[in-house]
Amino acid sequence: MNLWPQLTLARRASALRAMHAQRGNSDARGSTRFGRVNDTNAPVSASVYTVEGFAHEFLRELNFGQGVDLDRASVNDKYLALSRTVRHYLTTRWLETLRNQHQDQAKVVAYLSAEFLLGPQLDNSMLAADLEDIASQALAELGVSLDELRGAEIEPGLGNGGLGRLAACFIDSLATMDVPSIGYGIRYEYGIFRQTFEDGRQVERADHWLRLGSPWELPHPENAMEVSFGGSTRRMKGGPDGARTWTPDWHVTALPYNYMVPGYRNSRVNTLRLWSARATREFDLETFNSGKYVEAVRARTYAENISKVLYPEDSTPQGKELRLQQQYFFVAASLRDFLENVLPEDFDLKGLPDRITWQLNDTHPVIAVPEMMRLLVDERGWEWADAWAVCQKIFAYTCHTLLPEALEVWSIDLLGKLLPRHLEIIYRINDEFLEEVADRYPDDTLRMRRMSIVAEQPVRAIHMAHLATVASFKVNGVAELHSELLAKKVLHCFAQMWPEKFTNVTNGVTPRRFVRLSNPRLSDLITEAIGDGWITDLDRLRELEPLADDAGFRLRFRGVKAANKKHFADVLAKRDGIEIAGDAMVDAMVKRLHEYKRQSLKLLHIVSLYEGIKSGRTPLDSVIPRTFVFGAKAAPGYVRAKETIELINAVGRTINADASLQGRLKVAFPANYNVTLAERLIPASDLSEQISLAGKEASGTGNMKFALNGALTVGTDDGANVEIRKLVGGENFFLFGMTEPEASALQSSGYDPGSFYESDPELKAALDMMASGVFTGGDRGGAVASLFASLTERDRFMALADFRAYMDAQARVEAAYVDHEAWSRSAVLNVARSGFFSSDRSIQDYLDRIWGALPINQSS
Ligand code: NBG
Repeated sequence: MNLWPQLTLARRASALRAMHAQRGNSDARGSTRFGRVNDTNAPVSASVYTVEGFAHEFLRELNFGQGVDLDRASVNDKYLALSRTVRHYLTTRWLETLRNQHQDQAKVVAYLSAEFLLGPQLDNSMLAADLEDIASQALAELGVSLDELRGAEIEPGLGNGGLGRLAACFIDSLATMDVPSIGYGIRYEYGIFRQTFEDGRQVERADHWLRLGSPWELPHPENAMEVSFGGSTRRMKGGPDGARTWTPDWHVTALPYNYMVPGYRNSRVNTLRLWSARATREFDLETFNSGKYVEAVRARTYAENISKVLYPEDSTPQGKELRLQQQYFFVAASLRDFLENVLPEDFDLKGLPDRITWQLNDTHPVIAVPEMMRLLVDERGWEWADAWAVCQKIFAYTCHTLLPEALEVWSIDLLGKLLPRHLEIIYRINDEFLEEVADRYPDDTLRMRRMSIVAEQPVRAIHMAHLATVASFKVNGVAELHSELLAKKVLHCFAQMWPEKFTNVTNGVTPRRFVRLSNPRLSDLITEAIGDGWITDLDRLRELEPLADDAGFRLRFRGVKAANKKHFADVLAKRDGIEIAGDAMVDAMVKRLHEYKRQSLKLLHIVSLYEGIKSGRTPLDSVIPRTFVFGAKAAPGYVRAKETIELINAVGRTINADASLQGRLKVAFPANYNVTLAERLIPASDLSEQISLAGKEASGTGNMKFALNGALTVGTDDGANVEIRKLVGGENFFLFGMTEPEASALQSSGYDPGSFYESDPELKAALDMMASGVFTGGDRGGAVASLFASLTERDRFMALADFRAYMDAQARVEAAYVDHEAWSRSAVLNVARSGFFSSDRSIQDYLDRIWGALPINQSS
């Protein structure tokens, strides 16, 4: 390519800038958008919202940021330059937000989360900054393919699944709704592992997402914090009631990296601050000086391991020391960061409840409670009672599970070794709490044992959910059913004692990423019909309802789905070398692999269909062409989950290779399901599989994304499915299976999966077919035998009990699907009635029910 366009554009842009500078920065968009720009404050000029202006900034970044010219730039050079360019356009708003925040000293929500599963940043930032058109034109004029640069982005996989993705949706909504807030988390050097398949088995590879540069973050070493561990405590002479002196024996430095969290086309850019662990310099020096080079390096590695990897667990914690280190590491750094860097120096901490709510995203950050007590009592000399009174007003806890094994518990030994002072504080909190329980319920020792923060069995341990519940002023579940079960079962005694503490906030997803960005065709269709107000007011999708009865609209809606399928098929072909028919029904089950989610039930359905065809029971031409799409990572140590992956792949291989099916059934299991792939798959899907055993899935958020994009759900009465069905209407949702009370009753009456196996011939045939080894080259051992035994003998999540109902629901799906008009009517209604599932609504609920903070509208 010759240099001419680059030079002319650069010249034109610099002339433009000079002009704007002369006019005192009053270019039309810059001034209305950003308001007054004070000359003494950076940035001195807003980026210019023209194609030329953008091209100029891009070339500048390429030249001065990457040190290359356009001709010699690699795709990665261009991606980095583009990202930084886009970032510049948001910077003015960011600095303004920070400045206003500092001036206003408004109440802030701090979202403490060990995971933020952000997904790709480039498109979202361009969307927020309203740069899509300008950027694509500018790049086109420079002969650069925006799509190619998009393809170069490596998404930050700093989360496992729903919990981490929820945090990312929430910070998007907080910014869009103009709520002063800050996200605090960990900058893992390796995010969730990259999944590959070898012979159909999951193999984990390191996700070195930072290797090609990370244009979206800004390190702030000057705000580094020291975090301490270990050591011992002793009585503090002359200290206040309860104070002790902690002498830790090792330290690490927490280095913050700031990420922008732009609101959608408003004036707010909030901050996400992620901490990275470094060895402290003192530690190094000492060791170096004593000539122990190898030890010094080892010490450094030990310290830096803290933020090295994200624990690849979902729902079940791994009782690992490193994990507790991670939790305390980011929480301690965040609390101090807020007290020292956000609050003014002379701030009276008694006023803390008016300045902040720490939202605890599950139990991972709950160690913040004793840390805050330590800061107030030991470091600031407060009386215990005063400190506790403040603590009880600043924390709120969101629980994300119902599985008992997923409730975090730390052994006393470990906690005492790593955080001896915190353990003492927890003991005292517990003592006082149990006194309160005893006052309320005299002589009820059973209740006291049940509620104690210190569990005695099987080893003495700290029950983090109990600590969180005792300390927080509000506790919420993440869907109506979940919140109800929390209060009725998991935290029953607590809800009896403090009913007003318990509330519900049903999860939501951001419509910016999960409709507007990921489904541009549907977005255009909606916008054409009802305007674009829905992007920030998703309830307005209701206005689409009448269009469900408009044949012309439905035709266009089907056109959108067909085009999305074609696009998804292209993505799969390119990304995974998987060929799928462009027009078959897309039936998707994407989520972490977990027994309670019941991928095995889905597998039984597929095997049963296949068995029906092979045995002649089902005529081939009666089979609706379907592509079953799976996306699922299994925790590396979760053997049964990995076996399920192996079997899905084995079944898929056999079915896909069986020419006698004439391509009617197809199983696609692309490896390494992530946010990027979700954004391609969800808009292309017809059917959404949400088939967990009732009472096990806290909420689900994939279920919401599918419904919003016009897929119909086949689902149990579980989590947020309940609310989805209520809203979209039972006739537009394929409900099946036991309810939670039915499942509980069956469980307690002595569930026997064998009896279901014996009494349902289709179920038996499907299980026998799998057990016969036809899918595994004759191998009947290994994963085949293990899954067979687990399902027929124990079946902890009662897949066999729901099998018949599930098959019937699938028959209803098939009958409905052949009527294209009726199906697309239902699909349109799913979109129109899913506005409730915007994370903006969730955030509004948090504001109304928990935080009591009002958004500050800067732009008004
Ligand atoms: C998950 C639940 C999901 C829920 C997300 C977000 C954990 C511990 N919980 O059902 O399993 O949608 O949290 O709330 O990962």
